[in-house]
Amino acid sequence: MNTNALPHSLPPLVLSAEVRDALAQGRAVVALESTIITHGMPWPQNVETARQVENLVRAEGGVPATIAIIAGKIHVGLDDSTLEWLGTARDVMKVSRADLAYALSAARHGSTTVAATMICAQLAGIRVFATGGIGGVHRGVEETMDISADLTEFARTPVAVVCAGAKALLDLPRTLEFLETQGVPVVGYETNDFPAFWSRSSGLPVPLRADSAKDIASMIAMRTTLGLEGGVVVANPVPQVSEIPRAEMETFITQAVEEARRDGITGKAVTPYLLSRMLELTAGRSLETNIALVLNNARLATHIALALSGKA
Ligand code: PSU
Ligand code: MN
Repeated sequence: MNTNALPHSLPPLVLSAEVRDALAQGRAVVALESTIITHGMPWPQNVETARQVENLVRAEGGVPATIAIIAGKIHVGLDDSTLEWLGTARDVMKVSRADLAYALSAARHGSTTVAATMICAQLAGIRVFATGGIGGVHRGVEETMDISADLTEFARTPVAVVCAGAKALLDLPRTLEFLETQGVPVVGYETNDFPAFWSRSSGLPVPLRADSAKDIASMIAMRTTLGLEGGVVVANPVPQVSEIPRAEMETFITQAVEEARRDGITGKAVTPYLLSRMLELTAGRSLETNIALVLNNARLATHIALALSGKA
């Protein structure tokens, strides 16, 4: 204990009873983000999906910990009424690393991106996190310099993130190059191809491959042994029945990216703008794929967390 502690020397962290007990017992806890709820999917599918994901984690033997900022506190594990409120609330900040301290000190409400969820998971002692797609290097980066803060977070915060790769509306070759430069392992689960969110393959090779949750857990444990900072990206392709082939998405992607440029969308508004345009352009079909892949990621994340906790 630091005796010179300032009043704010402890992070404003509120764990639900379920999460607190699970962590105390060394059970498999899986962190879940909330920007997907507030800025990634429309109501009511956002709330329904968040509930389904939590129930799936429990059914697989884990404990879900959805993370959000409520009135300036980091909540780890949300009750059902809070989930429902988040799904419709206005005035919820999209909180990434840069915004986190501000959101807390100004007592704001915020949903956490992949980057901010990793930071909060780490504070709570959670090592595995399931999401849909990660942020990445945007197309047109040569002009905009738009690179998601998720990518630098992977290099510094030791949380494993299970995702379905990154959306093909990003610049995927540069996203992988950036991760390689930052020393972030990108592991394909039962695949040699880097998945592209709605599609099982981006056409790019995935740098590393693992064929079981146990192997992924062993690698995570080895990174801890080596004292390597940073996390791991686990790229889990969407189930075949739910995939939308790459060629089908490309026309919509080109259109959405061009519209964002034309409308002068910048900063953290870019990703939510693109996500909602893709939803409109595919007439809701992309949402079904999105829901299927999030569930698929939650299952794998739970298996990895179980293996890490020695309870697989
Ligand atoms: N990609 C998706 N769905 C999402 C996001 C990304 O397929 O909901 C969200 C995640 O919370 C991610 C954030 O961390 O967008 C990235 O935003 P930005 O590009 O502004 O860093
Ligand atoms: Mn950005």
